[in-house]
Amino acid sequence: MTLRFTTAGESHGPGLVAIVEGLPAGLELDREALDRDMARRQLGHGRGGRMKIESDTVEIRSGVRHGRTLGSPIAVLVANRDYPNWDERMNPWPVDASVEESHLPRPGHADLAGLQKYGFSDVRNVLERASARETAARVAAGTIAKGFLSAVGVSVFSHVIQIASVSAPERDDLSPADFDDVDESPVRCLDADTSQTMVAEIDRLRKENESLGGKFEVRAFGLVPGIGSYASWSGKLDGRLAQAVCSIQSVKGVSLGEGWDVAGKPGSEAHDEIFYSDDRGWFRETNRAGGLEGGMTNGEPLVVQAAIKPISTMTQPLRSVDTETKEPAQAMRERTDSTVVPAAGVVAEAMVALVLAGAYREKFGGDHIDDVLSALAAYKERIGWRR
Ligand code: EPS
Repeated sequence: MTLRFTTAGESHGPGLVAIVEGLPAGLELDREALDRDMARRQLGHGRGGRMKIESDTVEIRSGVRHGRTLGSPIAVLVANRDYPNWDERMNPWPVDASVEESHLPRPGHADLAGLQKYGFSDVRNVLERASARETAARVAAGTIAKGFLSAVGVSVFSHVIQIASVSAPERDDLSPADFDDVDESPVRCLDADTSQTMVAEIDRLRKENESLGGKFEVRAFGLVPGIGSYASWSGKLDGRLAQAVCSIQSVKGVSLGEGWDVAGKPGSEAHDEIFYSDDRGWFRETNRAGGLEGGMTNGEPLVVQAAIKPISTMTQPLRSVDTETKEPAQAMRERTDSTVVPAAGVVAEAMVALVLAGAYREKFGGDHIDDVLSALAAYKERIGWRR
């Protein structure tokens, strides 16, 4: 059994769509969780004017009946409330009005290579799909995946650990309860003092017409060992997580566990020694591997971090070239966010959830959620898993 999902939709088109295929029947979905996650993705100090227009909600179009999955593909629709303002420019059908083209690609965006790749003359044909607006559909799909994970005892959270040069104190002792109030912080950071400094830094750099990048972390709890595979490159969970998180717009680096830091450590400080006791079963006293060994979960919490570059739409545009005249020009100016690091964490929760849900589907199969739970219980029994 494989889990697949895809999204469709342009940033200022009529709406976004996601299709999730491969979940078992009988799974109860939480409507409020969908609305909550959609709203969480829109949070964060440093968002731009678009967020005042959009208030994302998910419409389920198939695959769910009376709150439970049917086992058929689940289609969801997220309308773009901004579309009426773009009706002429983004209409799927020819319009009478003459629509001005944009020829000023932004450094750092998909604009120029996208024009070259498809032979377009209008940058808008590229940027509409390359836009991070697409992540709204990923979050809708990811929240459905989280619903499945919750049924198998897995929870997924995120927090911001750095914005521009401001970093939060390192925490390696986090548990699910620590994330209860993370969305109360205007930057989704667990440390109150750092949150304030981050907000001040966003305000300072925004006044200087700068955009800001940063880092976020995703943690997943409740994973049983052996999810993923060591046997083939394509089944390795670490590689699949890295690809999923790196596919989020503007993400430039993904690390697992101690990631880059482990490169400089001796082996004795790099690994997590193995212990066993009658009451705890198998356990580790450290989690440097971030819950992953050999491309599989090892039963410890999953720790994924990612670095995101500053947004490439600048209020003080960088130098570029007019693609029609080939003359030097400033890149296009568009309404934009200053930073999306807090939102990117929520998107990464969705991507991690989709990968984990897919790997659980592969390992435990089952057409109905009860089949999945029976297979999971039998596996836990076989390996003597106590948690
Ligand atoms: C984006 C540019 C901005 C963001 C948008 C992503 O949109 P606009 O050009 O309409 O002001 O607000 O993000 C969203 C709309 C969203 O829902 O996250 C871009 O170019 O990537």
